[in-house]
Amino acid sequence: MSEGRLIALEGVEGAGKTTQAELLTQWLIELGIRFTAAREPGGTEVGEAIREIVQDRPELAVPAETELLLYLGSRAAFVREIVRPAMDRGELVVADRYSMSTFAYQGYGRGLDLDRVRQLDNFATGGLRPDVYLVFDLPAEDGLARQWHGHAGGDRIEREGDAFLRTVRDGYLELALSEPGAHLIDASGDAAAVHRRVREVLMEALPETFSTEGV
Ligand code: Z5A
Repeated sequence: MSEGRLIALEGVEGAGKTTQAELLTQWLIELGIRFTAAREPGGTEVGEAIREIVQDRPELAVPAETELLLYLGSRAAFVREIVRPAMDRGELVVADRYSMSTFAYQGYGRGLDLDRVRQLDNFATGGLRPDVYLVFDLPAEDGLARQWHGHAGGDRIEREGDAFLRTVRDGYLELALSEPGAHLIDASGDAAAVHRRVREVLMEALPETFSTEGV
């Protein structure tokens, strides 16, 4: 059984985090593991309001520092209203993005000082780190192609273009090597194949939670 674990799904847009979060939660249901699933930015009332500003208002001029603080403002509520209470209930929390997104997008992507970003993030999370980061890796162009195939449009960050997203992907590749609990997962191939990789990683990373049954 799981006891208060946090699993965060990360990667460039279109890498398939949301699809994999859904497949993961289906597996958790099969295994009888109690869980809470939520996305960032958002998940809470104030987080969804922040999401609207930061994602859906690309016409607003938002300095990188403001963008950073908005994402962290959402995270502070996310941790206190959703993640901590669920972990205290002994549930496994599946987070679609967490701190590594801020390191990759605002640190590597926007070029903000990574140490400062980490300090501020630590304040927002109260020091809560994921037990496991699943970092889905896909060339930025392939992720964008999946996105545009899936839906039209483009938020503030998608509009930054390929060079920005390549920098973010390179950031993720470095972070996957250095962040505690991080596992790089090849996100190419169909969703079922990627999910099989997720199962393998989780059974190895959290053997007390994920038995070999159900594989
Ligand atoms: N952001 C930030 O800058 N700083 C922060 O601290 C945080 C976030 C927390 C949040 O977007 C944005 O906020 C994000 C980073 C920034 N930047 N942007 N843009 P989000 O997380 O809400 O959404 P997203 O990451 O941009 O996109 P997404 O829709 O969530 O992508 P995804 O979850 O990785 O992929 P998906 O929705 O599962 O799949 C996308 C499409 O591909 C869809 O049509 C699927 O059917 C298809 N798909 C999925 N898997 C496959 C496979 N294996 N093969 C083929 N097609 C597939």
